[in-house]
Amino acid sequence: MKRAIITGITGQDGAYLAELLLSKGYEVHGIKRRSSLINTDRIDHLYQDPHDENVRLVLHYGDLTDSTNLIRIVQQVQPDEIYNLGAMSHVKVSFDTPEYVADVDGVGTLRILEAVRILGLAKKTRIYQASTSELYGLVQEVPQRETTPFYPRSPYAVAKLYGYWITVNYREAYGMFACNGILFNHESPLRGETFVTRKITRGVAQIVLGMRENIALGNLDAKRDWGHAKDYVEAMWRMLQQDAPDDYVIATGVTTTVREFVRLAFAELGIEVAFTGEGIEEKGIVVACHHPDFQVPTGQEVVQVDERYFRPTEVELLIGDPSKAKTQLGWAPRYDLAALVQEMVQADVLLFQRDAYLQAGGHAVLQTYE
Ligand code: NDP
Ligand code: GDR
Repeated sequence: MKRAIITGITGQDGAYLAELLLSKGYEVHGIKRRSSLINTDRIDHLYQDPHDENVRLVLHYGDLTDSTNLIRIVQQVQPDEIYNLGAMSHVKVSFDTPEYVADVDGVGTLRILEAVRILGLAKKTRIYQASTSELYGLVQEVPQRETTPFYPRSPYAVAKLYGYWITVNYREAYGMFACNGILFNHESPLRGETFVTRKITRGVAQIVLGMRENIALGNLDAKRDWGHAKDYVEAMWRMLQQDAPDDYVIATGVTTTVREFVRLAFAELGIEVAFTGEGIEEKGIVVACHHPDFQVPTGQEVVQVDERYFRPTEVELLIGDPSKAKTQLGWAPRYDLAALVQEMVQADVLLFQRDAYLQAGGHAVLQTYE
């Protein structure tokens, strides 16, 4: 039985990857931070009683800022594969906590590589590093591929640049099987609530259920290449099953503006939204509502622009060329944008129907700072 360690198992990708590896018969060890509230919501459906001797999902407390625990866990597990997904992954927040991000997303990667090396596992343990399309930053070439020069535009991206190169360096210096997956944005119903797609699908669900009037967003012109996280974790696994380590772009090859994502999300529930005005004055307004159950009045301003969501330096355009992954990994996305939007909107409607029911019964529901 293969053993894998996943850092960041409580995150979006960690949850899908744990599910995938368990389905393939792996013993999965997840590294989880201690938090004052339980934060395993995304993997609770995979829970296995730790007292059961055949348990195949084991959680360890740990943190990427603490090499002592990483070394201990790697020594104990002797993993065949490590997927380093743990990170402070929010680009805007990285401008507020730049030093912490450098420590976790940059030096954290080094700590994993060093743990494997000093424990003498360099030839046994294969490593996946969660690199990102944010490395491309300021547009140098379109579409972006493995050979496109990097130009990071946030403390997050700069920290990930270190993670990328230290992974390449350990591969070259010590012959380690270490791969960078340069993944473009990928989303799902498990996406963190403050990333733009989920913020939109949650907002749409709340608006149709009469729980709020509008959503405030930042740069509506930004273009992203959005795929589904379920497809992308499959690519991570495939990278570690190859004969030789390498770096791969994982993307759909299609790019869409934030504005268009908003339009598609409302359209999923039969609501037509048109945009008027420019810059900070731009608004999204309902022009028709065709849904039999949800009545959102024509003329309601459902989207506003708030400059608090602008970034000091922005990444305006991302579109990836996944040809290498298609040829060498046999990987192709199964979801297109329409299927992704549909799944996310429908999941959030269900979620907020539950909240609306609880609210009607006098119960407090959780609020999210977006
Ligand atoms: P999430 O933000 O959903 O999950 C991040 C995970 O990292 C969580 O489990 C989080 O724990 C954990 N984590 C945060 N800080 C630490 C720390 N100091 N020590 C240990 N663990 C920590 O991210 P995603 O699942 O979306 O992304 C996974 C990885 O892929 C990240 O590295 C991200 O930067 C990268 N990536 C993501 C892309 C995307 O579009 N989703 C695209 C390209 C790269 P907790 O639950 O306690 O917060
Ligand atoms: P990104 O994702 O920065 O690409 O990083 P995010 O969804 O946060 O932003 C995408 C684009 O939307 C614009 N935007 C807004 N973003 C947020 N969060 N909130 C808003 O209200 C809003 N309005 C407009 C942003 O300016 C941006 O242009 C994600 C993360 O998962 C990273 O960890 C990962 O590396 C990259 O994707 C690839």
